[in-house]
Amino acid sequence: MSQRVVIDPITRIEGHLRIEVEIENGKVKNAWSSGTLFRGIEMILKGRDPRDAWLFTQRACGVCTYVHGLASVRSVEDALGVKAPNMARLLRNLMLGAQFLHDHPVHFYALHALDWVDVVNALKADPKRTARLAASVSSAAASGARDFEVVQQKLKSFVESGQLGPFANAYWGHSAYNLTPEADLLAAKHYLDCLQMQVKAAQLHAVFGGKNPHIQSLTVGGVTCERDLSIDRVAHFLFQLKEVKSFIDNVYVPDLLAVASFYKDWGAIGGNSNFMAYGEFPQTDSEPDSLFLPRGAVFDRNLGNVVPVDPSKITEHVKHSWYEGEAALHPSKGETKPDFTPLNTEDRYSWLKAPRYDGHAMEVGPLARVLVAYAKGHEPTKKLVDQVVETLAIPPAALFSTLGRTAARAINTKVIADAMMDWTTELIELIKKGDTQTYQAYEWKDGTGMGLNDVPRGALGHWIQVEDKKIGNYQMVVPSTWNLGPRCSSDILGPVEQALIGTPVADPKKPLEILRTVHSFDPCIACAVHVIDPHSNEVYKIRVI
Ligand code: NFE
Ligand code: MG
Repeated sequence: MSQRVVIDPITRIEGHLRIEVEIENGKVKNAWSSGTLFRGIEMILKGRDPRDAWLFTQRACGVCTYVHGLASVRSVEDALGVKAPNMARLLRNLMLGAQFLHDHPVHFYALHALDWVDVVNALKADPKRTARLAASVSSAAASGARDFEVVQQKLKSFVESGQLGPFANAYWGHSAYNLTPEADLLAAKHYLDCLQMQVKAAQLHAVFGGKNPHIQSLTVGGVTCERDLSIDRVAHFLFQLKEVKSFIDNVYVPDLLAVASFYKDWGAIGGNSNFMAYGEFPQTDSEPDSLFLPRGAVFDRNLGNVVPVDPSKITEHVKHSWYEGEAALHPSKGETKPDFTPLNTEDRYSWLKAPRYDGHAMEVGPLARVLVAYAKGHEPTKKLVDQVVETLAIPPAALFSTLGRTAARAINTKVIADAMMDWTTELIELIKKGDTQTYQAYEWKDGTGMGLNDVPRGALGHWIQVEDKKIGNYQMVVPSTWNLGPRCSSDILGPVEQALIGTPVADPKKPLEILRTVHSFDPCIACAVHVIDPHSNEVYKIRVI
């Protein structure tokens, strides 16, 4: 006998996601991922000025506030054959880096931590012992017993008031929580500290971005923040970067290791086999060769063979999505023709399309980036991966998992933060040399362009057709579409659907384990569908079949 469990909506994500699983003998046997929101950004772009596209696409999401802007200007530049100058490339890299430094720690603490940390259990902790634990986890970030007492008191007043606020509606006391009360209290304190860090990271983004969210300083051909190349602005950037980096080095990475050490069994749960990274952070205008994080695809977990990515092999399938027809189209020829029918897991069940690479479902995101970089011998990544594997005493194969995905996100964040220090030095050198050209003029021509990025949640591509100085067609294939999309024309499961299979579920009424794997992808459905049926969302339902 099996049971169907529906979680709708999934909370602590951006956008509207519904997950349905079939559980048999305490394990997930089948899974369906549904994006239940449609917005249609691609449709409203048609006929507009390509130079404005980035301002519209950036509004696809309020989480990754910059990345659709960058992918858009890159696609238009590709269509027009214009290359942004060196200084613009560097400033774009620093702004994108700031996006990672914001999103990844915020995901770990605000969106994912409560899947692993039992906040109510933290009330049983001894603050003195917690202080000792804190010192052993990270001497640089150790807090005193009094600090933990204050946090514990705050949590107590939440719990006693019966209004848990941000900690409401979780599965406190679930048997799958493994941390000691002291480790729970330590993590709960850092959950609160991360709220402060988040402000600093947003400010970091705004130094050259003008504001956050949704920066203002991109333009087709370069950037417009030329006036910010002053000593005081660069010093402000460097100061904010060091503050955020210190949180990553002294709090985020040590906490990741500390929490992961209680959950090594999750090194065998929630994995996928195929991965793709577009790569990111061009160091010259030659792509993909100069990308700091390399581009590549890995199939069947074979790290001995990283395959070059050929974008012509990308298609989006709609057989199980609420769009007209069943054609699987390349994004340069892509269509967005919504056609809603009642949700049916045997037929159509999502607003997300199903992107495929050469017919394969590909996981994208931090784990894909780290695996591709590791396999290609990217030294900073390799060093950290080896350290993490050794510290946790897990086999390298444990990376292909929910634990691996969450660890890869922290590894990736540190690698990028360290590199940003170097890029800031490079920025100062360029200013000293007077190499401060931020914009390249261009001529109009018709054509097709592609902008590929690797952004916090993974591989992001925009495809544009420029016709008579207007947008003829525009398609966005987004990381969360790759990861959370439904089955394709060949009924191959999407990455999150596949990853959920085999997940143990101790209590179907409290499907904490499902949340762990779903959250580990950091889903963003606003990005992924770029269209809501306010009536269909049910909070959660169980059916015995
Ligand atoms: Ni809305 Fe996004 C990122 C993009 S999504 S968060 O990173 O692109 O998957
Ligand atoms: Mg799209």
